[in-house]
Amino acid sequence: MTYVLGTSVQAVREAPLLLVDLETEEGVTGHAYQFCYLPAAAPAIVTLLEEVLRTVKGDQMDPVALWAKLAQRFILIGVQGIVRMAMAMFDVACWDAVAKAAGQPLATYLGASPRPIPAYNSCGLGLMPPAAVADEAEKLLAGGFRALKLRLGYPSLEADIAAVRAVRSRLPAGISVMVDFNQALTVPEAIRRGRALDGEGVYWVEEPIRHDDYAGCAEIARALSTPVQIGENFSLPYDMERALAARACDYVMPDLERIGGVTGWRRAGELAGATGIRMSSHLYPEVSAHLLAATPTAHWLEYVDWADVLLEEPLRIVDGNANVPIRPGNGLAWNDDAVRRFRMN
Ligand code: SMN
Ligand code: MG
Repeated sequence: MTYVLGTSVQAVREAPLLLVDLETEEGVTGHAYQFCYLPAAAPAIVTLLEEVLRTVKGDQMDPVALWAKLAQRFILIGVQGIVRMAMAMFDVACWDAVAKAAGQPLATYLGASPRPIPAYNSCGLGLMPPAAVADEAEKLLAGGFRALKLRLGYPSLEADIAAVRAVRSRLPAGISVMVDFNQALTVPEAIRRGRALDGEGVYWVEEPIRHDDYAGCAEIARALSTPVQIGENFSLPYDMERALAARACDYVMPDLERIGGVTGWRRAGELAGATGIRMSSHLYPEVSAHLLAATPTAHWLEYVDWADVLLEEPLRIVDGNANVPIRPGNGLAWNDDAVRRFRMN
């Protein structure tokens, strides 16, 4: 990674990515990649992908039907954790293959059109001394970004505010600053720190407390004037449905993998559309750009550059917007030399 992702829980310095090639009998290959969080997860996901393959080999390439078949296949172990990771990546590769076979960009295949998607730069900006955070924030505006995300959850409220002010004082006016606590706080502490942030012009407060305490999130959302953002930990659209019912947040940001691939995202997009809640993405900017183009309440794309070195054509950011590629499929294609160079085994 170009920039360390220093969250309140741990620093992420390397992104172990698992690349998936799904070969069809027609000769079309679908691509997807999985951010594995830990290198040790990669071989486990591969083992589950082999089970996916045994289950679907020879079937029609119908991603929604294949998701249903696999959900049934894995019903006893449960569609969660690395099982869901394998299913979601298979699903992303399926949608890539069918869009390619139709000769259309994924966004078009989903009934939308490729269009510029507002993106915030989510690289770096981990827990560091205020001046270092501000230096990095300045660098991250290259590429015309008009929004950044800062990690918070320093040992004290004062240190959180100092980081926000250091960044603010260094950036031109009109730049949006999101902040992410990565579940670091308790409900009362989140309300205390959130109220202090209410005066700092922060765009959203993300995951202030443990991700699955929707009642707690709702209490915080009611107490703060700054919007509360959650969603990267929604496991399948069911979680998002429960969060919306609990009025847990002002905005949602599902993760392509955890929400259940393209199939899960489409359902989440419908849920967001029905409630009018604005929906952003988490990681996977290349595929998420297509999906946001097809999401009625699309909000922000989370930009990270982690896969760039492995891609033939990395996602392009122009004037702070992601350019949804107009080539068929989701646009992922591996740079084989780079893949050889970065191989984990
Ligand atoms: C995040 C946490 C862990 C891995 C990747 C990203 C972060 C975010 O919460 O929202 O970017
Ligand atoms: Mg986050």
